[in-house]
Amino acid sequence: MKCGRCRAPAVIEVRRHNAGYCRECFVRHCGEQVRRAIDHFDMLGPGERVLVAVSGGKDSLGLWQILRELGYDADGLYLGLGIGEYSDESGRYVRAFAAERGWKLLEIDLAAEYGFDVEGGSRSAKRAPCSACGLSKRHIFNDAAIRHGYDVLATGHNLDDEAAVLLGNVLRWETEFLGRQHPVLPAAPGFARKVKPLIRLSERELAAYCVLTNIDYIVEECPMAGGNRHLGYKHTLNEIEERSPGTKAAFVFGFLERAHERFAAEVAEARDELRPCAECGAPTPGDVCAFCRMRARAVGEPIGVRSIS
Ligand code: Q46
Ligand code: ZN
Repeated sequence: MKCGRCRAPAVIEVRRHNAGYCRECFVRHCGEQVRRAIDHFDMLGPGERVLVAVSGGKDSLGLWQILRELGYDADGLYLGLGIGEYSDESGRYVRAFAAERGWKLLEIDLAAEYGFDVEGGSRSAKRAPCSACGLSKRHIFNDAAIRHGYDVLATGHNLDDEAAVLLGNVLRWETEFLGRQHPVLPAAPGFARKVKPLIRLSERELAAYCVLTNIDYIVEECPMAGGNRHLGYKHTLNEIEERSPGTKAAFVFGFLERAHERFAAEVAEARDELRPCAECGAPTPGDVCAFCRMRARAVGEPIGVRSIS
């Protein structure tokens, strides 16, 4: 097979685009897909400071590199989740990646900073580990972006992630989540802008991008991932994609173009009703936000005690 752009021998085929690419053209293709997503959804403005949440995996490290190559002022943020050897290892990959390139990396350790890890949070809040982990990430990433003065927080969610989450939300008709499922969540009081610039690239393309540009990333899955139902949805979507290339992209982009708007009003209404958490000040529908409630339970503190003392 030949590269569809320059006729050199192809190193990868992307069936969704019905195209083969040589190394150089594929790397350029990845940059172009990110550029198109940024422009189409108006994700980033010139000169804005971007904070990239990096986990040590292919998506987030690939994203950081692509954004820097596109000329963005992007720093990394690594959150140590305290998931045993997996977290130690992923932290090593992130630090080595940043140090080799001389890029700025912020680090936060969940246990050192907040007194609990994912397992402790999961147990005390009676949430599945991925739910406790997701809640912690959302809270801490948002807080870090605001506290350190970044204009926007970028995460490495790719096309496969978005398609799997969309399928889960549609299967259960989670209308509020559907209203929030968008590659750009605008800034609002207490919320940093959040963007997903990898939405036009698949997991396989990100893995190939990292291999072809010599990015060393953690290949092992998180040991808690087994309980994540999105893995099952990814598997199902891969089977459909195999028979009918382009279905995942049509599913996600068709939703964004033709259906998302119908669910957005519900989210705007919910946002209007938020008020500052009594403990940390983050916007919440109750008195104390879900993260602070989980933290208090995990460390054995009565809920709301920080605001009183
Ligand atoms: S890190 Fe956290 Fe993932 Fe591990 S505990 Fe689940 S959500 S699987 S991206
Ligand atoms: Zn709070």
